[in-house]
Parts: sequence; C-alpha cells; structure tokens
Amino acid sequence: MKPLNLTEKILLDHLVDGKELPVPGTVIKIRVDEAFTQDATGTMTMLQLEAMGVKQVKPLSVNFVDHSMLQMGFENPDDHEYLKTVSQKLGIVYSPAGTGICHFLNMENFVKPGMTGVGADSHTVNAGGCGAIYMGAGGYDVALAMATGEYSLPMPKVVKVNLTGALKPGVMAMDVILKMLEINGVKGGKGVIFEYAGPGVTSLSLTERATITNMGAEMGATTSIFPSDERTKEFLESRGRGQDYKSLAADEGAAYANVIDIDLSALEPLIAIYPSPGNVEKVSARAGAKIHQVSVGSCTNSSYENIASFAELLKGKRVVVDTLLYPGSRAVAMQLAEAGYMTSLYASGVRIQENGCGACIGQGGSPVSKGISLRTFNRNFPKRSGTPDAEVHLVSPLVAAASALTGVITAPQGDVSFKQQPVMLDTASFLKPLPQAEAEKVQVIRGPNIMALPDFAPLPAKLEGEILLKLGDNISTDDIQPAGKFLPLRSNVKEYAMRATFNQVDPSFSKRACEHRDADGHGIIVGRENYGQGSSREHAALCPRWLGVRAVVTTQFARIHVANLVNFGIVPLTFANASDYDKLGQGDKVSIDVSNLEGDIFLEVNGEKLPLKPAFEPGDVETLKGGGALPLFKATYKG
Ligand code: MIC
Ligand code: SF4
Repeated sequence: MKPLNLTEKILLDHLVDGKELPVPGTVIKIRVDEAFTQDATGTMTMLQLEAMGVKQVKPLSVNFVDHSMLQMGFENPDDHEYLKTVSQKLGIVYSPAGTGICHFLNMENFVKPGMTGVGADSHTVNAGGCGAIYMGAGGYDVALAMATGEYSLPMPKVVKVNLTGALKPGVMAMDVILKMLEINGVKGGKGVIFEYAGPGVTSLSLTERATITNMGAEMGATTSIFPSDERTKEFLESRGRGQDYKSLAADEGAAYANVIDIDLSALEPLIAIYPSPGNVEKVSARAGAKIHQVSVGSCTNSSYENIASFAELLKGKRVVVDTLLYPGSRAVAMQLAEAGYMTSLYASGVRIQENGCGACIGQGGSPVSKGISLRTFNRNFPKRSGTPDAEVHLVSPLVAAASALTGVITAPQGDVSFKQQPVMLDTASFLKPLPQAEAEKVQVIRGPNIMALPDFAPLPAKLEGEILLKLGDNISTDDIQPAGKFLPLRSNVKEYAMRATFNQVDPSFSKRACEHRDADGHGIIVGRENYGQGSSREHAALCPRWLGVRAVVTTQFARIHVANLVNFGIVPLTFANASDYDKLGQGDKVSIDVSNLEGDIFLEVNGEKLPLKPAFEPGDVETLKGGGALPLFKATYKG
C-alpha cells in the first residue's frame, strides 16, 4: 500500500463517501467527531440549529463561554443563559463563563488523537497539537455539523514542516510560528494543511505544539497537525485522560506537496509588528523601543508552561508598565496558584484577569491612546484592541516578561526553568447533556436582545446597484464587522449591522448601504487579496447581507469567509484579470448578470464588460440562488 501522511490517514478514516482522497481543491465530505461554538458565534449558531428543527445533536458538541464575558448590561448574561438552556435542550455540553478559553479547554478535556472536529472560531485549529484534524468554520456550517455529524471542505494540499534541533533558552514555540509566518505570509497557508514532523517534534510539549497549530490560522491554513507520541501521552495523562491516547504518525516515505525545513536551534526571539501578524522581525532589531502595556494570554499562549515561564522571569521584581494576564483555563489558574506563581505574579504587580479571551478580543484591557502594547496573542489588526491609535506587537511570553520589567522591547536572557505542573482538574465546571426525556422538558430562555434570524430573499437574475466600498488587500473580518465593544450585539443582527459594519473603515457605510438597499439597489463590495482574513465570524457576511450587499468582487478570498458569504447568499466573485480592479471606483453604478452562475459571469461598468470567476464551489449554486443556506436546509432536512 502507498505510504500515507498523517492528514491522509485521518481524512480517509472519516470520509463519508468513497475510499480515496481526490486531488486538492475537490470538495470532500467528512464525518466530524466534535463540533463546538463559543458565545460570540454560538448564539447565532444555536438560532440556526433551532431553525433547522434539530431535536438532538449528533456528534459530541460543546458551547463554550469565553469571549463576551463583561456583564455591563443584560445582553451578555442573557446570551449566556440562552446558550446554557439551549445546550441542555439539544444535548450539548455547556462550559460557563470563567471555565476558560474554548480552544484551551477543548485540548484539556475533549480532543483525542485521530479525531476530526469543526468549531465556530478560526483558532479551532489549535487542536492539531494533539494529533487531530480540527477546522474553523462559520456558525451555519457548525450548526450543520451538529445536526448531521458531517462537514464539507475542499481537499487541502499537505505541506510537511520538518523540524530539527531544539529551541535555545529564551526562544519559545511562539517564535516557531512567527518564523512560519515570516516564511509563508498571511495568505501562504490557503488550501494547505501544515503537517509538522521530523526529529525536532519530540522536543516540543503538547501545549507548545498547540501554540504553533493555533496560529496556523494567521497564515490562512485549513489547519495544522502534529503527530501523536509520548509527549501527547504525557499531556493526556496529566489531564487524567491517559486512556484517550493513541500513537499516530505519517508512514515512512509519505508524499507531500512541499517541505519546509526549520532548525529550531537556529531560531531567535521574534516579534510581529503592527498591524499584521505577518510583519515579522527579530526582537533584537526593535530592542529598546518604548512600550506602554504588556498582555499575556489568549488561546495561543495561556498554558501553565507559558505563564509559569513568564512568572519565573518576573519573580522578585516589579513590572514597570500596565501588565495583564489571562490564564487559559480555571485548571491553569489553579495550577499556577498551587505552584505559588499567583502570589509571585501579584507581588510583581501583574493584573490577573478572568480566564478567557479578554483583551484579545477587545473586551477590556485596551491600551492608552497612541500606546504600544506587547501581547502574546495571535492578532494585531488595526483597532482590535479597542484603542484606535494604539499599536499592538505580538511576542512570546518570555519577551513579554523581559519587556514588562524594563518598559522597552527586550529580548530575554538566560535559561528559565519552572516548577513542575501540579495536577489540577476542573471537569466539574462543565454542564453535561441531560437524558433525552429531561432535555425535552427544558425551557429555552431568550432575553430581549436575542432577535429572530432575518429572512432573506432569493437571488434575482441580475444584480444592479452601486459599488458601496472599494477596499485594498488583507481586509480582515475585524475591519468588516468589528468585535470588542460591539460583542453584546452578536444576537441582534439589525443593531450590530447599523452600528458596526465597516464603521472603522467608513463610518457612513451602514446608513449609505441601508438607503441604497431601500431604493432597491444591490450593494457590491470590491476588495483585493486575502479578503476576509482572520476570524470565522459569520456576522461579517450576515450583517452586510442585512444591509443589502449581494456580491463581493476581489482578487482572492480567505477560506472561512468565502463559505460564510455563500451561506448568507452573497455571491463571492474574483476578477478574471486582476488589473480590472483598477477600472472600478467607489460609487460606480454596476450590474452583474447572475442568472447562470455556472456560465460566464461579467461585471458591467461604464459600458465595459469585465469577466469574473466564481469564488464559490459548483455545489454552492443552489444555496446562492435560494438566498442562503438555511432556507435550502429547511426544505431538504429529513432529521
Ligand atoms: C477572533 O479571534 O477574532 C475571534 C473573536 O475568536 C473570532 C470569532 C468571533 O468573531 O466570534 C475567530 O477567530 O473566529
Ligand atoms: Fe479568544 Fe483571542 Fe483566541 Fe479569538 S484569538 S479565541 S478572541 S483568545
């Protein structure tokens, strides 16, 4: 038999139809062993699951609460109450606020080597550190996975990352993934699964591996995966889950589309400079630059190892800038307390925050105006921190610690060893699914901010309207539909659209789009490379759709966003000739004949016909014609 790489093994094991994997780019359907959401994407996912008429979910399903936790009014607690009760009704595990960050908790408690999963969050790929294939997706696709136990994706290319050597003192897993970003850029992972292998793998612990797979999202990768070995076993045993271990690796001589070599011992501390995780430089090149804040945590760097290393460097000293810390989970916080690190962190002046996303998604912890914040997070997109003119650079926890002590960007010196991780479990925090008879009696509680899903009309034969916005490269979903202070509006599409859609790019957008829509215009957005990079939030499609956007034309889309556009009936198209982008201007009156989405499509402007290509799959045509995925599902679902 032909030797297989690890990705092929797991995908073949989960294929719904057939026994062979097709060429990259062809859509495959796989069985998923787990589907999950977090609160910011979860309410919309649950509303869709309810609208589908589903009574009980099929695979292991979890709703985590970790993003929108500041209870500054009724909206967030009401969302949590809805998620709790709907979870109980539909057979979903519920993880309440304070338990920790979804991806971290997922690794600690649910992921097993060889599993497949899909989560309504782009960093779902974190689970690849445990030898599993997990992907981020929009809420509708996660609802569908919960309903059917299946998920469709274009077959990715598999690229091997051959690791040799071991990290030097002062260099961390964060520097490995920053190196990958330096090599591949923010769109170099599109359509790719990065499979880590080689003799350097065993030198990395499971949480170090997860730091690396987590930020594969920043390269636009479908996902990333490590083999499952003794280090995996060590981690699962430390979580009381030794029985979940199985050894998994690629076969000798397995084929890959490409190989990237990284010598871990040659790496230095790196930094991703504002405003993109792809602007990677050596920390030494920026040493001495003043900073105003340090923030440690996020799903990328909030393990015991990360925070204990940070705490060791600070021990007996005081931070000189505002320094915030978000443990990845309650279990991690308990481990830090048990090992004595909580006391030393407080004594060093660190502000210890709740276990959750926090400052990473602009829920508190905003830096001072014009401030420079060093963060161990994965994204530094403009305005995401909540302070419009602040700049965020991304670094490892050790660089964060060394810099918090000096107030300037500082490379860590010397070796750091930390106390062994105490065994601390927190499984009691989860609310387990009820037996079906009891589940049926649960009353789902909906607060006044939880609005019904909007209905959308089918696609007309011709789109006629205005280019409402013309944008450049790398427009992120944070640009399209900001989170931060707007998170409490995630269950209220109208308010979220009116107050937030593109407001950081053009504050007049929502009003203009509404007027255009109400005058029967079809809104068109024009962008360039890597449009929709970043998060999985389907609101970045849903809210523009509510505002009357019917097509987005770019030179290239990010993977998850394009699926979300289709799900909400917005036609994603690319220019056949990239230079045609220059022929279009904001405010231009245009038309696109979409009566035959399988045929030639042209955009007509000023008497000229510009050829376009579909960015959707052939299988998406019916969904687009019907005005979105939900109406089609309701018409065909048999239960
Ligand atoms: C993010 O890091 O941008 C988020 C917030 O976790 C998003 C999900 C969301 O917008 O709710 C993601 O990464 O998908
Ligand atoms: Fe939460 Fe930040 Fe991770 Fe998104 S990237 S899941 S906001 S910690």
